Amino acid sequence: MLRALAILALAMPASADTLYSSNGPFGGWFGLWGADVSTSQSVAQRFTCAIDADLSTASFWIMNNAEQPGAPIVVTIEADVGTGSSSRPSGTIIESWPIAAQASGWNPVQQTVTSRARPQLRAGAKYWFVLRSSAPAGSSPVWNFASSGQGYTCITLPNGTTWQSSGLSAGLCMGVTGTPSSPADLDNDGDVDGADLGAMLTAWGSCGTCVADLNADGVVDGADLGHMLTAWSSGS
Ligand SMILES: [Ca+2]
Ligand SMILES: [Ca+2]
Repeated sequence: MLRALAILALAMPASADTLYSSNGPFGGWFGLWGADVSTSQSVAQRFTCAIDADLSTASFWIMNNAEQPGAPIVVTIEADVGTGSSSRPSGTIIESWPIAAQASGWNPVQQTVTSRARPQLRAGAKYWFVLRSSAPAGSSPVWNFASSGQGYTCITLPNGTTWQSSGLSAGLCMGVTGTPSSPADLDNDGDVDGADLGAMLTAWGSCGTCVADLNADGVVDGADLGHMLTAWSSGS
């Protein structure tokens, strides 16, 4: 038994930090209310990442217009494009997860997806989690609104291209966790070393948008090298 427990402990993921967290669906005056996720409407919630981190998990409170669980949902994380009220999911999928609604009727269930790709998320950058479903509106999953607090939400029509702000002063129930990482770890292997320096030198100069542009000013130069050297760590 002890051996089994030890193996179990080793298999546990490293502790993760909270990158974003809303309230749950219970207790507020909103009550159990949410946005349908169906063939007629996809739903997205934006969050601003708290720290530089590799994505670990994301969780959502979901209920169900159908009494039976099983409606398909595709969860994606996407970068943000646009500014102000035109802010919306980019459509470029960073990672995706197919899941099935576990709720029976309007009894919300918190469902969690675990990242395999472990994408690097940047402190202060905006990202979207998007839920899409092929279920018809009358028997679709419903993404719960949080009991209090505000978020920036978008809904879209079936063509999937016309994102628009929901205009609702409520955030959707969502939690995001990750493990702290350095943006200077360009190859995302857990350290900042010569391999990362090589990648930076390869990208040296004007680059538009690239991971080696650590201060996001459109050029890879001495300022980015300075950030890398500050983050330097020995390989392991
Ligand atoms: Ca590295
Ligand atoms: Ca730069």
